[in-house]
Order: sequence, then C-alpha cells, then structure tokens
Amino acid sequence: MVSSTSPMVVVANRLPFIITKDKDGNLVRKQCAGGLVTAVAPVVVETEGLWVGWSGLHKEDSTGEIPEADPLDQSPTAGLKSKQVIPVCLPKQQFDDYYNGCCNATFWPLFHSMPDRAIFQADKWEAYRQVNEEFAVLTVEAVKKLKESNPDSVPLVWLHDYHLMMAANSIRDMCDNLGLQINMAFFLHIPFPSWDIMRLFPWDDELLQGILGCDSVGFHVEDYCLNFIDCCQRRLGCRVDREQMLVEHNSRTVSVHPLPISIPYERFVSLAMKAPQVVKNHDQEQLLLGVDRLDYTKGLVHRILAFETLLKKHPEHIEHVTFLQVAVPSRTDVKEYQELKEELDQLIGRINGQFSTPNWSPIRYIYGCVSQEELAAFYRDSSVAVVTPLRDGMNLVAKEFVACQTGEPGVLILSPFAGAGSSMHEALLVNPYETNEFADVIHRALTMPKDERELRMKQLRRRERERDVNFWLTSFLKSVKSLSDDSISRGRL
Ligand code: ADQ
Repeated sequence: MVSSTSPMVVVANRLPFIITKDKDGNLVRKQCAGGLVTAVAPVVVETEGLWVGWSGLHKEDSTGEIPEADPLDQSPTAGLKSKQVIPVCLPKQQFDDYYNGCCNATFWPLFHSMPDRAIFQADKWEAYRQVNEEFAVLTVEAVKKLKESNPDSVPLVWLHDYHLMMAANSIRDMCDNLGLQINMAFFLHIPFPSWDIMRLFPWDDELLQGILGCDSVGFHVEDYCLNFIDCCQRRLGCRVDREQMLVEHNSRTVSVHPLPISIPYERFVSLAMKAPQVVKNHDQEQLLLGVDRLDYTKGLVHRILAFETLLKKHPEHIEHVTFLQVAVPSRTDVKEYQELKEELDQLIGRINGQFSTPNWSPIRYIYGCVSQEELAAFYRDSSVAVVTPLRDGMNLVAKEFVACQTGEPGVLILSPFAGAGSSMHEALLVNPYETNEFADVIHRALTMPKDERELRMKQLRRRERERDVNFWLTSFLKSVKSLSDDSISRGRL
C-alpha cells in the first residue's frame, strides 16, 4: 500500500463502480476491474478522501443515492463508503454531447493522431466546457467537505484523462474565492499529440490553458511531455524549460512529469500460477494472442492481415499456429465502431474460409469480456503476444502478458506507437503498417530459440516487477509532494 499524507480527491469521468438495480429493484454497485481503480481506490480510502465521477445513471433516472458496498465485497473499492463518493448526474442529452460528441468524437481520434476521424463542432465543445464546469462545482464541494472535517489539510485534487481538461481553472478560482488551499494535478491516459496535430483543434489555446490550471501535469512518456511543453510554447508563448520540464503561465510555474502507468504485477503472477490450462488442439500447437478493446486505434485489421501474409509466406505454420484474438466490445452504439466490427468479422471469416483444414482453423475469435483468470491463462499459455496498436497512450496488455509468463517463455511483439514501446526494449518492435515486415517478425517470434526467449522475457519481467502500478502511484505522489514542499506554483523559472 502506498501512502499519501494529504486527503485525495480523485476526479474522473466515471466512479470506480457503476450503480445498477438488482432483480428486486435495489441499487447495487457493479465493480469496474482495472489497474487504475485497483491502485488509486485504496489511497482514497486510506486518506479518507473522495471520488467525484459519473455513476452510470443520468439525471432523469437518478436520485443521487449511492449504495454501500456489499458486506461480502472483496474488491479494492469495498472500503469506499458511500459518503466518500460524489456522483455527477447530468441530463442524458448534455452527457451525450459531452461524452460521445466531444470526448470520443473529437479528442479520442485527435490525440491518437488520427485527425481525419475527428469532428470539430462548436456546440459539442460548449457541452464539454459546461460539463467540466459541473465537475468543477462538485469537486469544490468535495474540497469543502474535506476541509470541514480536517481544517489544516491541503487536499490534493487529481483530475484524470481527456474528459476533464477544462475543469482546473474553475476549481482554482472557486477555491481561491473561498480561501481554500489545494494542490491540483492532472494525468492523461492517452497520448498527447505533437503541435502539428494539436493546432487543428479550433480552440487549442483554451484547451492548453485549461490543462495549465493544474500545478502538476503527468503523461505516460517523455515524448508526450515534450509535445505538451512545445504546444504551450508555440501556441501560448509560454516560457518553458524542457530539461526541468517546467512551463510558466500567468505567473505560475506548472511542472510536467513522465509517469508511465503499469499493472498490479504480483496479482497477475498469482492469477497465472492458479489459472487452468488453455485448451489446445495438440501439445505442439503455438498460440498467437491479441487482447484489445475493439477500437480503431488498436490496429486489429492490420494485425490480422499480417497473420494472413504469414500463412502465405510460411505455410509450414498451417495447422501448427493459431491466432487467438480477444476483443472487448467498446462504444457499440457508435457507427464507426459497428463498421470496424463488421470489417473484422468479414476479414476473419474470409481467412478462416481460405486456410481452414478439417482439424484446424487459423483464427479463434472471442468477441466479449473474459474474466481476469481466463485472461491470465491465455497470457501464460501463448507463445507470442501481438500488441500492435496504431497509437496507444501506454497499453497495459503488453505488461499483463509479461507478468503472466510464468511457464515456458514466450515472445512479445510490440508497436513502437504504444507508450509501452519506449521502455519494453526486449520486445520485438514492429511497425503495424508494414504488413510484410510484420509477418516476418511474427515468424521470427514463433521460431525464436529458447535461450533468446528466456533472456528477453527475464529482463522484461524484472522491469515490470520493479515498476508496477504502485511504483507509478509512488512516483506520482513524489511529484506532487514537491508542490507542497516548495513554492513551485509561485514561479521557479
Ligand atoms: P485502454 O485503451 O482501455 O486504456 P489498455 O491499456 O490496453 O487500453 O487496457 C485495456 C485493459 O482491458 C487491460 O487491463 C486488459 O486486461 C483489459 N481487457 C482487454 N480485453 C479484455 C477482454 N476481452 N476481457 C476482459 N478484459 C479485457 C487507456 C489508454 C491506454 C492506457 C490505459 C491506462 O488507451 O493507452 O494504457 O488507459 O492508462
């Protein structure tokens, strides 16, 4: 467990659980498993902090009531009392404009450097700003609550992700007016694009100023930090220090930090040790594994095309290698995602039709959520994991695979366009757009000698064990501790 002295107010688009009704109509919590919740919820519990976020219910359907945890609940959020949770309830239309209209239709593609997919609409941007204002008001309520019970504390407000880039200045202004001292940090879970991409956003100056409302800003990797600093300098004319990663804005100095997120490593190791065997056609069968949300940034089509090329170039793999792709349904009400699903269904159908034999099909495709136990078994028993997004903030699947390699060592194939690519040096890196080369890299992975696999996997595992999600959280807390220790927000440049 990581400790923080200041009470923490986590502000995220979602609460760490969803509220639904059981068969008797009672409100119950439904857990959202994920590394972020696993790591951060205990700190909120420990510091008697608060979590502000959307509960899964709209204003029309919500009384604002938060159910207590089930007494048998063993999850990381079980210790979070209902009074520590502040739900954001918005009218359905407003939420839709903010979430689908702006977050997912504008920022998601733009920040993944896919501007052709991004839509820029003034009314959706306005909805985004208004919703951020709502989050800001509730965050200040949370700060007031903490100050009432502990007047000497300086709460740490931690804003998460691209949904909340415009909340900081309102929170700061309201707290200043009320004489409430806080520290405020922001962490982005997706990439931060280069200036060339950012400048396409018509309100880029407002957005950058929004983020600069925080005292400390974190990104997964150094490249994203430098992109952000570059945008602040070029668009806003800020004075910057790239070496120290500082940006001066409105007489305040904002510190920027590379904070690579990770996974609860030991939890995945123990899951892998306990998980049942994955059913294979025969002992010598090699599994290639892909695990992703079904999203156009994850490069699923490119990966399957590379596998097809492998079967054509190296027919010796026919009947010996099977591609297991697990895809979690995501944003299923959005046309683009429905089209991607259809494209994949057709592609997989065509390849299976062309290469299948009476005893074997080249691609096993699971469209749905699988349990973490089952996922751990897939990771452990696969010869090769193919983690090849076209662009990805970090990518936790690469790290989960490595943690679960408790048996015969496998090989990780990784895209350099994932944040994970900048630290997992012993993976085989491949550009997912280069189909032919991609197929060759898969062949190399499938035929790699055991001593080389062992060496690479040992190094990968050592790094991930040392830099797990608690290391990330400790690094974050250290980066914000300097805010209270010195006068960083009053100018250091
Ligand atoms: P995501 O885009 O969701 O996260 P990722 O980091 O790969 O991407 O995390 C996906 C998670 O979902 C993994 O923990 C994985 O185990 C789980 N998962 C995937 N398929 C599953 C399935 N079929 N069933 C059950 N679970 C499944 C965003 C950013 C990333 C960044 C994270 C964390 O886009 O770049 O790494 O946030 O900051």
